[in-house]
Amino acid sequence: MLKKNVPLPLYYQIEEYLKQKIEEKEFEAGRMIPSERELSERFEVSRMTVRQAVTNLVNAGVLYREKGKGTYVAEKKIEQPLKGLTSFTEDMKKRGMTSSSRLLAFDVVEAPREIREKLNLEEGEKVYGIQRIRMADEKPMAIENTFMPKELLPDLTEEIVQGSIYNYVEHELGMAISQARQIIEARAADEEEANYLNILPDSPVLHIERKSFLAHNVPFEVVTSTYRADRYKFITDIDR
Ligand code: 16G
Repeated sequence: MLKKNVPLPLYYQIEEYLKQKIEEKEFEAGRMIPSERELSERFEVSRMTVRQAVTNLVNAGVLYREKGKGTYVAEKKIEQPLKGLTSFTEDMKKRGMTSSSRLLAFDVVEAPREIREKLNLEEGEKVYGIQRIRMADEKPMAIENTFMPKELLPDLTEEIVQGSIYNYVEHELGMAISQARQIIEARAADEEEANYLNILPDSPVLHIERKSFLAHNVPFEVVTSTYRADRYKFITDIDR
């Protein structure tokens, strides 16, 4: 029952009710929630009030609507700390999820000018151009385009990049990864990205560019990634 004599708006109380059901796993990801009519009857409020609550949760990414069908519980977003230079494989392992990659491209090419400048390479030097779809528990989370200097990692193979690149660099090659610079921007997914990520075209995605360094400021990768914004949020602690 909703409390009518408290300063909490009714729509807010319905939001809390739905969030609690989701938290308690009574409403699991992928499940349809009761219709607006059912909720308005259950709580004895107008459908407008219910719609407000549901819309707020849709906007917050907790629920999603499917046209002509109903409203469903969204998968919980992955909370990615913006601290610590970690790999996708490590991040998933820490969460108890399986990580895998679908390799879309593995090429050796002359570095395009922009990449050459970022990796401090001379004209004509070769780079690997690697494109992977990164999956968590078999579901696509991000598309990654990685450029790495061929000379630094002459023996890289398709098999290696289907696993963890960071693991290979650190544990097979014994090179320390020291730091990175990362830029995050919001975008709308184009058709190709949407297709790979299993989302609708124009859905929001987070575009991340990371340039990472080995010891002595030697850049070893430039990675542009497209993350599903419905599955990821980035968290940072800030001091003052
Ligand atoms: C992360 C990094 C990426 C790195 C990859 C290595 C971001 C935005 N990107 O996905 O730069 O190349 O991890 O992962 O965090 P791996 O060791 O599993 O191949």
